[in-house]
Amino acid sequence: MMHLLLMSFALCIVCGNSKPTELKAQVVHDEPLSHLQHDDNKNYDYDHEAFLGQDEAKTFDRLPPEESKRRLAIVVDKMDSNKDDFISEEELKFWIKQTQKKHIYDSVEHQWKDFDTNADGLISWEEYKNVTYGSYLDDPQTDTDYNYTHVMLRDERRFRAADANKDLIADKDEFTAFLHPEDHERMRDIVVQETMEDIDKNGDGVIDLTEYIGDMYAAENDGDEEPDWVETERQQFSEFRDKNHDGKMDKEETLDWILPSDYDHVEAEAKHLLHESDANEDGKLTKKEILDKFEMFVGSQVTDFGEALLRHDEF
Ligand SMILES: *[C@@H]1O[C@H](CO)[C@@H](O)[C@H](O)[C@H]1NC(C)=O
Ligand SMILES: *[C@@H]1O[C@H](CO)[C@@H](O)[C@H](O)[C@H]1NC(C)=O
Ligand SMILES: [Ca+2]
Ligand SMILES: [Ca+2]
Repeated sequence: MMHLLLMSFALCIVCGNSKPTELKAQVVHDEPLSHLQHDDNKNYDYDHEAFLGQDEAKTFDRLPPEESKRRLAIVVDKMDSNKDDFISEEELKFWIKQTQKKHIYDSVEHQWKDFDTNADGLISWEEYKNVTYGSYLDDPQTDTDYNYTHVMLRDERRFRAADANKDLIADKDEFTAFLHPEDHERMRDIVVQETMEDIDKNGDGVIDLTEYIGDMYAAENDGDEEPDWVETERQQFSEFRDKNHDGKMDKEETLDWILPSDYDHVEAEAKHLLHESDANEDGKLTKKEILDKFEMFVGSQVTDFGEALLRHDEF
């Protein structure tokens, strides 16, 4: 997902309004800050998720604007860790980072009980395999489109990579690395390998231009006119992805594409939010500056449908 986000973000800068519309399912199971595309010309959903996390973003979406603003003001107080009544870029970054961590933590907690079938506080590969593939293993169907054996082997390979002490049993940290490999140094190789296997259709171990474009765009009908962003992506491939200009992306080049060492999503989002709301351009935000742009930070529901919800949560 990350390369998709990077791409659409880059496109927004380049073309102002074009957005990818015919993307196929992406391969890297990566949610840098949100699984949504970042296109502020369309909506602020990406910013909402980066700032609040997925669940909170949904809650705010159902609140009347005044209530959204009231809650945002509470968030601003929480963010202001040095209590100087300004929100700095650092405080924004810290907040977004925490939101991201909480999302990953919640996602692991949420799935934990399903897989730890003997409730011993650990998830063995056996447990994971039985829960995920049990019904298939009991009754293997040969005529499905989906090659379960293949997917299972791939899961096992990833599980083994995440399993730091090599006992084929995952504790919380190991299971987190399994579900969210992009945040873990020891998982980099496997992330690149999975990405390459998905995109490298002819199996020659590298990604050529056709495969690269094929991963993002497929004409629905023959003769469909290609959207402009596809050509932009071709140029991206030749100019930036294929660094040594041999016409294909090898492992190193792929790694730099999906997990670029010089691109920090958290920092980029913090700078973006700051830039868009810093009315007096002093490089820091007052509560008023943030509330004036509340629609970018958080969602709200323009009808009063959300009123019913107010009684039901912790704010
Ligand atoms: C997994 O399923 C197999 C076959 O049903 C069973 O023999 C085994 O005990 C199960 N293992 C665990 C850890 O649940
Ligand atoms: C399914 O995947 C396995 C492992 O990659 C492979 O050995 C097998 O040939 C595949 N089966 C089909 C029907 O493609
Ligand atoms: Ca267990
Ligand atoms: Ca290839």
